[in-house]
Amino acid sequence: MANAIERWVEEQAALTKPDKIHWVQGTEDEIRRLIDIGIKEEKTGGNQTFRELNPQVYANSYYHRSHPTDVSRTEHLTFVCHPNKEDAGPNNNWMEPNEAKTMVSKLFDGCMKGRTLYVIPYMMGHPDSPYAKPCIQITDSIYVVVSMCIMTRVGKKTLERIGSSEKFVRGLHSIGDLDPERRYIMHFPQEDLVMSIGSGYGGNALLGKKCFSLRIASNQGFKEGWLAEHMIIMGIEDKEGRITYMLGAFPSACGKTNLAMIDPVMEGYKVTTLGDDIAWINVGADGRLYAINPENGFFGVAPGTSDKTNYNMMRTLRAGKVYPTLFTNTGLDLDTNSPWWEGLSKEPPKNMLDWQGNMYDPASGKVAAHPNARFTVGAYNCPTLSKEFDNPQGVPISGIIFGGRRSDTVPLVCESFSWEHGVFKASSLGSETTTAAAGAVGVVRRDPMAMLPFCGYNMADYFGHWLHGLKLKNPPRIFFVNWFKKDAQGNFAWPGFSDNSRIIKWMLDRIKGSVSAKETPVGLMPNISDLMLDGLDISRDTMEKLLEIKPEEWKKEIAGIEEFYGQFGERLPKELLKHLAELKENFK
Ligand code: GTP
Ligand code: SPV
Ligand code: MN
Repeated sequence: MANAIERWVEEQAALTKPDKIHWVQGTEDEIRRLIDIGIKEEKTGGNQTFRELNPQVYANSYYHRSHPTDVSRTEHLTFVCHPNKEDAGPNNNWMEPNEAKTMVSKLFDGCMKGRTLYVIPYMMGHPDSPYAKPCIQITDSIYVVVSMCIMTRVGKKTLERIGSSEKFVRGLHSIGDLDPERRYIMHFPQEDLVMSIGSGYGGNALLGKKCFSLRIASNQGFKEGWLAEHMIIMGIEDKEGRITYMLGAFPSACGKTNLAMIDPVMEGYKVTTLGDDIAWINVGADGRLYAINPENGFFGVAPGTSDKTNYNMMRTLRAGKVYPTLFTNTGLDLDTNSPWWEGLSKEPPKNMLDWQGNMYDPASGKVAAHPNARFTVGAYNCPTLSKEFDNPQGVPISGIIFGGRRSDTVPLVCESFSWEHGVFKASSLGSETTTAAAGAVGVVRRDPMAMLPFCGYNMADYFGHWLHGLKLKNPPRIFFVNWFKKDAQGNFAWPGFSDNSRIIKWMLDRIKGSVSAKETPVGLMPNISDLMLDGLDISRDTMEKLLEIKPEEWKKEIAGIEEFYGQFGERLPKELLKHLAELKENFK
């Protein structure tokens, strides 16, 4: 008798009709053989899947170019198929589950003819963690297999853990014909199932990431009393050796990876990294929040990453100790056979291909790397990785930071008056859109908890879950930051990157209770004299502007929040409307 995994794989093979089936083990040898096939045989979107890069520059690294129409998540083609449309909410695209399955099944029919079907058994979370989840992804892309081996814990342990049980998350993926018109990312939360076709890129195709660890998992958390969040996890060690663990939620391409491995400017402080994108958060027996990172690697934005902005990530990329490192859609310096992206060095290499494989001409005004070009690298390569990374229980959380990309309105830093007020502020966050998703860039949209594209159910219920669904006795403090405020010339007014540690220091002082704060209409804010600004070339005037609250800007902000909340009707928790009314009142 075949078990549930084998039966499911057989059914998918009957649908997709591959030539071969390969069960992935995730061993070093196997990954090397797969990369070899990617170098010599398999093509993706017309390009050879992998090219070996110069190990002298980045050890154990490979280059990948995706199809030029397939370079970011496609939110308009992403659906969450609850039986009832209201349960998906205005924040999700919706299709009736049977209709959705029939529609995509036609696209999956025979899509793997002449290809190999890979079965990837993987864990999200450390296999010893009670919070970890076993999953099976099917794919026909070697790039996806290798990426999953880097980003998740692939191997036999998952099969053992599932055994004869029916309980595992199922992900069916095929690159299909890469036609953007036939590209769908379909979620079926009722069945813990994802079906994704037509894309080989990032969050569309590595189904353990946004599809499972956020969209499906947020549904599981809603039912079971925990949270699946788009958050980093970091530990900050102070001069006395005390470690404070914090979470940080920022929309895509708004600074999570950079903050997760920040090099503090303060003498004696150190940051340890636990996660750069996703946190699963449970309430411990002591009523505090405990977070684990379900992932095992980093899929980070390349442009802007350099020894100056994120030295620890550059060291991670050079390490190549555990698993290969992939570079996707960067430029390719032909003289050194190594990847290049905007911001890596001042002068671009002379003899370089751009991300589409054309000779790069600096006079063209175009970029060499796609703005959403990424690296994929194993977490164990990271020199700042926390020794608690594999702790099955996770780490206790003392503070949550929410941020966004805002040229104006939102101050550099602010603390909420209370947990409930913090949930209100997080639920009404706005951020300017980035190239991490297809569509317009730089437009302010509401992005509650940085989860708008990732919350797999009605966000009104999600806010209710934050307010009432957790049995919290010791809620962490909630902070809000904006590293991206601009000056009159349109430049970032705050230096950002490692100097963000100065703001983290203020938060630590607030958590310790060693510093007071000013009450403002939007929350608690620092006195400039309490910020550690030694050695920073920034004027008092600029600092005041960074912390300024302009009523005319906030009146516009409030109108935006009202419009956003309006979509949820009666389902929106009343507490949020109360806080919105108070905010309005504060500006009267
Ligand atoms: P996802 O992987 O899409 O979820 O992105 P992320 O939130 O991890 O963003 P990441 O840290 O990769 O940063 C995205 C871009 O913002 C990069 O180009 C960074 O160089 C830039 N960036 C990060 N932190 C700062 C900052 O403090 N100030 C400024 N000006 N730019 C920053
Ligand atoms: C994001 O967009 O937030 C990412 C990249 O982390 S992706 O894996 O494509 O979702
Ligand atoms: Mn992300």
